[in-house]
Amino acid sequence: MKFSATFSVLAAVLPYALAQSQEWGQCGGIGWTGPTTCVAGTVCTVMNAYYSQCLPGSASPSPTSTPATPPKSTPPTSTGAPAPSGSGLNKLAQAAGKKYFGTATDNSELTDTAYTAILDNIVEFGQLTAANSMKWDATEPTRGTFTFSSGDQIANLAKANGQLLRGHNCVWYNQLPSWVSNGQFTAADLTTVIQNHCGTLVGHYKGQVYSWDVINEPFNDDGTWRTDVFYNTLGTSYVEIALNAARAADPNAKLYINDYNIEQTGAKATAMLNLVKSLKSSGVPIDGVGFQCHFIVGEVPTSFQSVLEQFTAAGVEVAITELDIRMPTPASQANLQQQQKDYQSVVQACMNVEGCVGITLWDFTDKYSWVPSTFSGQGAACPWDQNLVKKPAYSGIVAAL
Ligand code: 9MR
Repeated sequence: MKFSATFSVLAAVLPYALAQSQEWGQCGGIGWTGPTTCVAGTVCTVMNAYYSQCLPGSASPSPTSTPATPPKSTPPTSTGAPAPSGSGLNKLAQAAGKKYFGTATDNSELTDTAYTAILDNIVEFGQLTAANSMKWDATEPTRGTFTFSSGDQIANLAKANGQLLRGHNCVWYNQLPSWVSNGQFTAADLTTVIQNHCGTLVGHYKGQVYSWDVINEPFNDDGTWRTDVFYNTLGTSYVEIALNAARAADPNAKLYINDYNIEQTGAKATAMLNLVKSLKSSGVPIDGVGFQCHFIVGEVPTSFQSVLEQFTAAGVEVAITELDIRMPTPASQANLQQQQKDYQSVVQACMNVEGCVGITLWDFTDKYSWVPSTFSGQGAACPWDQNLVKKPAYSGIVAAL
């Protein structure tokens, strides 16, 4: 009697018990509905209230290790003192309840071993974004022919390092192959093109991506729609065509729209908020909005936190997806000090908003920043300098985390 009762309880839980998270996979946390046990050789370890992770190690705790206990974090001091050795941006962000602190990277940078020593350090970075190699020109240079080798290199690196991956991006007016931008498509044909591109791209990385920038930069700065091949051919419907294709291809990936100059109240932020509300009310899948945060030193918008709150109130999560803060070069000491304050206030805005899930730098070092080649006479935008040395900006981030 006792045996059979035990057996039937066991039988009832067995299907769930058998589903185990892989090494580095999530195994618990507030809101988590997936497996809560880990494959052999790994231990489900509480990183914070929102995130437990299968870390390599033995299931029987050694006298000095206490799996399933949150790592002790040293609270940052109010003076913004540098992090204690052994801590880093991702560790601090996760200890404070965020999913990740991450960075963009690019394939050509991965042969720089001094750079990758920092990039690969999960204490510093818990998430990667491919700066270029998952874009349309890289992944479908001719119609129907997909090339994923460069994107895979970043995805595989994130996996090897135990880092989350953000997918960037499916549909954007820029970095399109000419067969798309000059396509002369009918609406039906372009619909098929978008469905095939987003479906194949997102499907290729199914199960590996935390969130996808499905739509990138759909608006002009005055809040009107950007007139590109997608809008000109399909009107606003291209947004839902892409989102639906992405959802079908990877139902577990969070689907985002990502843009810049939506960080302050104004026409562009309002246009984005209205788009999110309209997609949600029509049942189109939309999970998040990415705030790129390409800022200028001394000009971080004061309304940033309240804008983030407006979006979370509309029922989406938010993330800082491409953070950098540029200044005239060569950098002055005064600007480097101001940049420290600016990084702190941007990160603090995300910390203050529960639905802000994470922060991504648009590369972490001035050595590989996109800024100098785009804005003549400007640069020094990242928290690490040209020589991979931390700048005051790093301490600003630590102070907020
Ligand atoms: O960092 C990217 C850079 O290497 C490319 O030359 C550039 C081309 O448009 O795109 C950069 O990344 C952009 C991102 O994809 C979207 N938001 C703006 C970023 C900086 O331009």
